[in-house]
Amino acid sequence: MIKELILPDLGEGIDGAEVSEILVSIGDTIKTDETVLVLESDKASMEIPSETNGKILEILVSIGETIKTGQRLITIETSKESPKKEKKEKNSRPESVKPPTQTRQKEKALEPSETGSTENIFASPGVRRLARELGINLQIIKGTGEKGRITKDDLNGYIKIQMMISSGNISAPHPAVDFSRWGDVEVQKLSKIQRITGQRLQQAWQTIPHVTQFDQANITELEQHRKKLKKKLEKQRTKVTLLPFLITAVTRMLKEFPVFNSSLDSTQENLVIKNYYNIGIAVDTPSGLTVPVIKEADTKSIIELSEEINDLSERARGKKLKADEMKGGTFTVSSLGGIGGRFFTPIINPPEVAILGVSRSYWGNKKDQKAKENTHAYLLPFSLSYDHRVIDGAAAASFTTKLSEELSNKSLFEEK
Ligand code: CAO
Repeated sequence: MIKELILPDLGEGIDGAEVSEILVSIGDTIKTDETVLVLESDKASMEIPSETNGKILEILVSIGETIKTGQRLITIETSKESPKKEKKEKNSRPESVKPPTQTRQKEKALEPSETGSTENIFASPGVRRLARELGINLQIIKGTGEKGRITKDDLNGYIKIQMMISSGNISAPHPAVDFSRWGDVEVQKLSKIQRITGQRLQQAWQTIPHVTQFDQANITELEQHRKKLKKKLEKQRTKVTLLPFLITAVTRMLKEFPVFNSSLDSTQENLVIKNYYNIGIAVDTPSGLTVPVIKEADTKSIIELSEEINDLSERARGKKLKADEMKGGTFTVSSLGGIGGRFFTPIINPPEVAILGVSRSYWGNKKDQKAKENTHAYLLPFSLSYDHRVIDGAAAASFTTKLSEELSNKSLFEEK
């Protein structure tokens, strides 16, 4: 039997409304009370339910069309098993329309240019309106309602996740991918250190506006000096690398450029300049990256720093560091010099505001600024990442220029 769905009296003095959504297609099988259309009037938005089980034969209206009370909307071939069908056939008009979801001013459908085309999206007018107000493209939300309809809960869930991602509290969800479809795979669990470090790095990367300044220093003389010292201390089993010299040079820079030794306070309105110089060193361990801190590094000699670096890095690798030994840093040095590479962009270690990344030295040509000629030199490439909310580019360039000069002058280290 064929039944027509006709627009009933909508009440509240409404005699017409605009079709904002058609939730069924020709050939669809529907059940009694299933919403087939959503209408919007000057005063309200409302869902029109089917009055019968059956199959959609014709859709007699289109999106955007203004329809009037009594107008034919849809024809349905009713199913015999429908219990309500017989009763309602006498009255071919729906008895009720779901109550208006909310009283509201009439609004146009979402503009595709603003938030993407919404033609094939099923969502109530209230959900559409909120999405439009917040500039959310409904196409990217997966609806959990009937036929993929985007419910209010779906939208709220999406908003909640976006807020958590932007505050750095969670990572953006990755879609589950079965990589074994394309070849053999092996799954390795991340260590606790890797997971914690990963969260911290992600938060730092997302919340701090990073800029990285690159430079290099002529360390030919410094390297000669280091080698001599290294040989001298071999018997004492103290390994002297470039790192203690870098730390010494850095503490001098921090005294000259105090803003690099600061932190923003919790209100983000004040800068706390620290008059102590605790240098964190990034240590690569089998279970992940750790950053023990050399306290009062400015007061320690090259030998003392060497011994402390050896001790801290050994204990870091053996997971023997105490929690307190990883706290209180004011600036971090991350040296990949023992491994290789020419420049990299280190991520700031909050609440610090800058970090120095050191790469492997190499023999190359460098213009001597005083002699104005190219010299063959042992060059140390380094990168300074800084928090641009606190440090200006000019200050960063001055810092790296001065650091380069400092490292080029071995006599500065001979004093210690
Ligand atoms: N240029 C050339 N050679 C360098 C160098 C540089 N910039 N830096 C170190 N070397 C040399 C050292 O002198 C040493 O050689 P010698 O034995 O002949 O003197 C060799 O490389 C190995 O040094 P090292 O790496 O053991 O020691 P270090 O003091 O330079 O570094 C430590 C110590 C703990 C920082 C380092 O072992 C480490 O873990 N680095 C990795 C840090 C890291 O992962 N950072 C990335 C963070 S961001 O993801």
